[in-house]
Amino acid sequence: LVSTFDGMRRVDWDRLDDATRSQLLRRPAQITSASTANSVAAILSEVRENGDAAVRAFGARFDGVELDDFAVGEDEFRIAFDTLPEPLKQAIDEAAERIASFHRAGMSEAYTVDTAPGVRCERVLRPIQRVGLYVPAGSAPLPSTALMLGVPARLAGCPEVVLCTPPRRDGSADPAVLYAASRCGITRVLKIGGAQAIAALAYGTATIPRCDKLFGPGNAYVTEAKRQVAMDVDGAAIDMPAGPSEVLVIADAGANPAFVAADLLSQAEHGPDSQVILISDTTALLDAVAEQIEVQLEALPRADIARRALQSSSAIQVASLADAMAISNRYAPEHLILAVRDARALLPRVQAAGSVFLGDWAPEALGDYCSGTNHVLPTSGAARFSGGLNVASFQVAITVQEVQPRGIEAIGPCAVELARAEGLDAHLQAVALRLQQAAAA
Ligand code: HSO
Ligand code: ZN
Repeated sequence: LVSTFDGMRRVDWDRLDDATRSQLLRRPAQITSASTANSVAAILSEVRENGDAAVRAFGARFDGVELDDFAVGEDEFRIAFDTLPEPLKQAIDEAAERIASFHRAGMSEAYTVDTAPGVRCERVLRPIQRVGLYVPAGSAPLPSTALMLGVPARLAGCPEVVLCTPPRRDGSADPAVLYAASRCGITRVLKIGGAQAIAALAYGTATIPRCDKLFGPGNAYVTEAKRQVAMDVDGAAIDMPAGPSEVLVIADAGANPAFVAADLLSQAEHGPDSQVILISDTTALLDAVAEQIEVQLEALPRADIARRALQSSSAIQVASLADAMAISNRYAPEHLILAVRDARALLPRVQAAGSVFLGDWAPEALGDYCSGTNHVLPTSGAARFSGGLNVASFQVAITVQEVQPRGIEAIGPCAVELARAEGLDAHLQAVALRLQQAAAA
């Protein structure tokens, strides 16, 4: 029934009962232990009470550096610009441009509809005034994440953007993150990491402005801190609950096993809790990918992390690509790669996925960096009801109505009837009084 290669489970879907199928598609248990939740709660309340001093003390404790000033100054920006290799700067510029061009095209627009003569309804858009971006640095600094957050924030026109990222041991910020941030017009970068960064952004301190909404991925502490501030009326909104990263690959007989293995490993190397799922209608392809994974793991610096991720990952044999699509929709992956001969033909059947990669030449890594789509995407099955980060995530839509006397004559009786049915007489009066006056005029 179940065999394994290098930890990755190998199963035949048609031989599984439904309970086993559900078990197979379950995300690796994401237990936020009571102790994580408690220590995060303690950090939040400590920062609320003692502001910058608390942030500084937590920085000393968790990041090993005590900073007088969290803010990255002009000198540090300049050093970053001067020392960052030219090809990397160019890659960041190039990626930023493509991300901007894709996101710009998808922006919401203001609109106006006359819903009756003399009744005009509108939607106007406003940027969220203060947004806080978190760019993790944990096992690897992620300048690409600075772009994925900073580019849409800029397109939305957010007037105040604060970016927090953990300091390095020497007290400086990662230069590539700084370059990416400034490429998005962000000048306020604070060297704060972990739950204390989320606390500072959500509640504000003497030197850190309190933000309306917080964005970006992070480790278990950051994620738990975001969850807690989002539930607090005095806290801040958050972009989305972020779980571990995941990819589902559907591959047919013609897929390139080396490509497929590389895609699975590129997700697996993110963290031991990453999940990768491979589905195919072809046994030989599953065998070949298994072999390729072994070969490629040999050369990967992060092989240990990837191997651990593979332990909660599966390779599933199915009878048809239609079955593969059904499994994918049930799982609702963050990333879906369709490594099949006619990938475009399967797209109409995709009901739930954060971002889709069609064919053999669209590795997830391109979407992670520079095709133009966002890499902050719904995880843990949230793709069933939510999409990824976009410009609208940084905006509020405000509706407006403007009514002329002939407008209330046209639609007032409708409101009166409904107010009477609901027994809300003040509502009724608010309309009826105007109807009388409009008729008298
Ligand atoms: N695959 C990650 C994003 C990322 N990959 C950043 C590389 N850098 C989550 O979607
Ligand atoms: Zn990635």
